[in-house]
Amino acid sequence: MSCREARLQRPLSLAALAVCAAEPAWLGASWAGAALPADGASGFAPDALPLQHIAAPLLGGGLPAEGWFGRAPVRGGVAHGVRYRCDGQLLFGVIDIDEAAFAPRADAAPLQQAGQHAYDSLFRLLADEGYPQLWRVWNYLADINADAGGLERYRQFNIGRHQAFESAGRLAGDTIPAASALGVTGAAAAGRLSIAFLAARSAGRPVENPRQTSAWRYPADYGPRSPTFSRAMLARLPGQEWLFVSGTASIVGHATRHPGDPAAQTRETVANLDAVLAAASRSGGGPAWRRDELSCRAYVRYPAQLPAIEGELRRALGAAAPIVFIHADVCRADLLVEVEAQACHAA
Ligand code: 3EB
Repeated sequence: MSCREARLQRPLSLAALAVCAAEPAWLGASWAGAALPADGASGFAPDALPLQHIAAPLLGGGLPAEGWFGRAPVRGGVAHGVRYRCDGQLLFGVIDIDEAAFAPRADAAPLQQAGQHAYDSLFRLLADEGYPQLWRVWNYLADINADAGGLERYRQFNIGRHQAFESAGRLAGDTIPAASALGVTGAAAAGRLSIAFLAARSAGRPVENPRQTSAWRYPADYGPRSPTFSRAMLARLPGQEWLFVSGTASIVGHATRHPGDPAAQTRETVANLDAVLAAASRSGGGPAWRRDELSCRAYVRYPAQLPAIEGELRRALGAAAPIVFIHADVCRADLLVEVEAQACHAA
């Protein structure tokens, strides 16, 4: 596939990404693994462009990047601390926030403030630029399962994110985006909250999973404020229908299943993916969404469990399925694997 044929494209090699980044229709990109070479050989100017570096190692082979393409000419810049590009239909943006910029408060840890600030900023950008519909968000934060001042950091992040959605009047279930939230470790990730997002002028259609409690209705056992994401988002562009499947894990109802068993957690995750595909198929009205058309990122907590997880996932999705495996912490301490996916139909 050349850069021009697909609007949203994964996976890509870093070399292909460097070529694509010269395309006039290029909107932005993300990649996992090592930082880009500092010598500029890649051709990027990361400080000014919407590029998200997922500071987490790749496991196994796989192409580390994904790129997003619009319709030339695109325009963009930096506003409210968000790097972005847009093409009249779609806007891709990245915001990286240093938690150290926020002083601890009795009522709000730095990460909570950083999360709220990040979402306030991106909502302001979407209002200014006229792309009010948030389709998909990728959140990465350091030490997601660490306890800080009596509350798990993921839960601190959830409070800040929830407050920003609430202030923006965005808690209605029919507008909550698909999302994933992962923990990354290592020096490049320390104290850094990194959020990439895709927004549009036209509304997407959120999809829930009948096997799972909607995350925004999780009981308070999982934190003072519930996580703000839908299980998937269906979205249309001219000639295309997109399905963005949020991070999906071994949760039934709101409870973790199969603690300690990576193969069984992966099978349960696949059952959840199937349920989301079926729900999206009922909602979309076009041809059914199938497992074998998914392009996935799989997040693996313990690298030693990669063979068990990859084996189950490839049995379900196909030996040659495009899956990128990334070493990252899933947002509940007892979850060993999480899979996010996307697919596109001609429409
Ligand atoms: C879950 O189903 C697993 O906080 O944005 C998956 C996808 C999960 C997104 C988020 C969390 C998030 O609750 C965790």
